[in-house]
Amino acid sequence: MRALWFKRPVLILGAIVILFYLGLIVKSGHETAVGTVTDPDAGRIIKRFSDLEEGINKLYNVMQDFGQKQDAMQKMLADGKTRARTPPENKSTPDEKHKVFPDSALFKKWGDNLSEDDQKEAQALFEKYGYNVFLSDRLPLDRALPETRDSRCVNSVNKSYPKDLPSIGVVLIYLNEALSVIKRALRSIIDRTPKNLLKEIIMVDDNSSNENLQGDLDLYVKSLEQENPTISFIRVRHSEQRGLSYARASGWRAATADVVAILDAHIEVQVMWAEPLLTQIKANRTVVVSPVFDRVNFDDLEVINYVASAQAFDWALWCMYESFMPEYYKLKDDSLPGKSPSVMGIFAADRKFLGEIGVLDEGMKVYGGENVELGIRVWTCGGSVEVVPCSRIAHIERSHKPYLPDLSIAMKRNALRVAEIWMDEYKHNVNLAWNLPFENHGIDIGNITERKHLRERLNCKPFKWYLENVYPKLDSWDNLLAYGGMKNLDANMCLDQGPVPGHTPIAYNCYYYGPQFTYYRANGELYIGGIKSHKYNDNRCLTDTGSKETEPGLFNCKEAMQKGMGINWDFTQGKELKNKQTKRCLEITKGQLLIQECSGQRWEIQHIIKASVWPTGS
Ligand SMILES: *[C@@H]1O[C@H](CO)[C@@H](O)[C@H](O)[C@H]1NC(C)=O
Ligand SMILES: *[C@@H]1O[C@H](CO)[C@@H](O)[C@H](O)[C@H]1NC(C)=O
Ligand SMILES: *[C@@H]1O[C@H](CO)[C@@H](O)[C@H](O)[C@H]1NC(C)=O
Ligand SMILES: *[C@@H]1O[C@H](CO)[C@@H](O)[C@H](O)[C@H]1NC(C)=O
Ligand SMILES: *[C@@H]1O[C@H](CO)[C@@H](O)[C@H](O)[C@H]1NC(C)=O
Ligand SMILES: *[C@@H]1O[C@H](CO)[C@@H](O)[C@H](O)[C@H]1NC(C)=O
Ligand SMILES: [Mn+2]
Repeated sequence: MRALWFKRPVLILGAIVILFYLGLIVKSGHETAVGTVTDPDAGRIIKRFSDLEEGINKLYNVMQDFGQKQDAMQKMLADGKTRARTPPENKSTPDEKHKVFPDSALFKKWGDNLSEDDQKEAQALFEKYGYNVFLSDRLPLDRALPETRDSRCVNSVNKSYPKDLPSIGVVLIYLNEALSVIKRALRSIIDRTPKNLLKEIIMVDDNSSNENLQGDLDLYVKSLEQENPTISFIRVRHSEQRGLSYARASGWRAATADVVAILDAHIEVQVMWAEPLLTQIKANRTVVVSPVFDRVNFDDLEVINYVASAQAFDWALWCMYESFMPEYYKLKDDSLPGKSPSVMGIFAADRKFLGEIGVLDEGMKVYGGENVELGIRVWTCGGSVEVVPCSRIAHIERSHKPYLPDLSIAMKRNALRVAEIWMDEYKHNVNLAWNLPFENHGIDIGNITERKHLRERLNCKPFKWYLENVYPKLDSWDNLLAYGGMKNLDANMCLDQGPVPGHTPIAYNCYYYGPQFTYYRANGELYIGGIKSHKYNDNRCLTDTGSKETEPGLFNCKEAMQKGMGINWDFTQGKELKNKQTKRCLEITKGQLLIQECSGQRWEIQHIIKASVWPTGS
């Protein structure tokens, strides 16, 4: 049993997985959006997410009213988790032995009939790009996409769009994207955007090294220019890699149309993608809109319908999907735009309005945080963000990102930058989410003078307003007293969440990673193994389960409370940890974590949040 625990820190560190180039991230580790369990490997998380989407779709179609939809969303998250943990089926077809890469994600369900040479070629391309370039190269550039829109979007009786819509400029950002994928994006935009609306296509190359993104792409763009004399094709090339924010902003600078749509290059737009977005912006120039991204599988490139959801984030500023606010579902019309706390990297906005509010924070590095920054800025500085279900863009979800081994470094730095500029007294929550010290995180976030001035000049509302009015689902964590590893000073061991799934915390040698992170709240709750960013996710509370039991428990707080278990603890730094209800203490005897009569064992928690609000003890 013990040997198992030894490897955990490494697994947790390895468990951060990115699903979208620009946005959707499912993070695992001490805080996860979809459950309480830590996932040790990337593949399972990706599988979990695809299960999860299928789950959403199935449930969504049968559910009618809002309440059920909310429950369904929760259930589907839980189900996705459970199913993701079941090992893949043992397919022992005769073809199996011809698989050159039996462990490659590319060949899990695709490529059974390929020759060995083709498999090798496909695998090499897959490793380089993170999606199936071999197949992309063989599919028509103008392939048809399945209809994924609500029938009310399609039927002009139910919805019609004004004739005099603003013009649109499309910005495509790319870095070492496959040529056929970019071509298909261009083809779809040209074929599926009304000619009278599409003013320009701006292609921003963030210093790709692929040779065919120069000569071959140039030739293709030339042919498009000849075919489409009314559209301007603008090329922007960076002589060094500048990261997402800068790349998007340089696309914006090159634009002249009324509205800019900033897209990834691994997309195909659906018919009538632009009209619903432009209609919203025409009605109110301060709204920033996002289409719904249908998923294109990285292996077979099939398009999977995505349910429209809000684009949200946690306190580490990883992006995630979430249900809309309850009012949305009361309207019972899935074709209506829904308010969203943030965007996920693909959005459209009035070009001038975006400029007035500061486009994007170009002090961001590489990747991460920029979407959340935009969301908070738009909302607090006078605009709003909406997801528009009638606008659909099919987007390839890569299996892996080819160009950067660990995005979490840039992500953390950018998140702290957003916190410092925008989050006022809540900025410390970002430190907490990244398990950094409460006050001085010691990470260089760059020069924020200009962005601070922007916030003042625009007279933006406080972050507290945003939390209360736009994103009340985010738990403000305002009654936390202490966090970090919790060490028993007498036994010299730490509190650890123990086997997962499971309900028994253990004593273990201190290593201070996810499974040993604890959070102590002013109401006496003590969480082990993580804290949830969202109010709809329950934390796991240390519990005294009953008078005879000597093993402590670790249960969802609400469940434990309903069962009358003791989940509130008295604790003062360097003193005993005593259950308020049973007056028994958490102690360690012979390496065993036990609930017993208090003998005065002392505990110490890593970070204290505010000495001034620290209780005087019992
Ligand atoms: C699964 O496959 C492995 C090797 O391919 C084989 O040894 C094993 O017996 C199979 N298991 C089942 C349940 O078929
Ligand atoms: C492989 O199978 C797919 C469908 O399963 C088919 O479309 C394709 O033509 C086949 N390729 C070869 C080389 O047989
Ligand atoms: C669309 O409009 C038609 C005609 O008014 C109506 O019969 C139909 O129920 C509407 N469809 C939806 C999904 O509202
Ligand atoms: C990428 O950067 C290198 C050196 O910084 C430069 O020589 C090269 O021209 C750049 N490539 C593009 C496509 O701009
Ligand atoms: C546009 O949206 C903003 C932000 O939601 C709102 O304050 C404003 O009143 C709206 N303007 C119009 C003309 O509807
Ligand atoms: C930060 O930027 C501001 C204005 O952009 C500049 O005046 C200031 O000198 C910069 N600070 C540092 C430390 O570079
Ligand atoms: Mn992407």
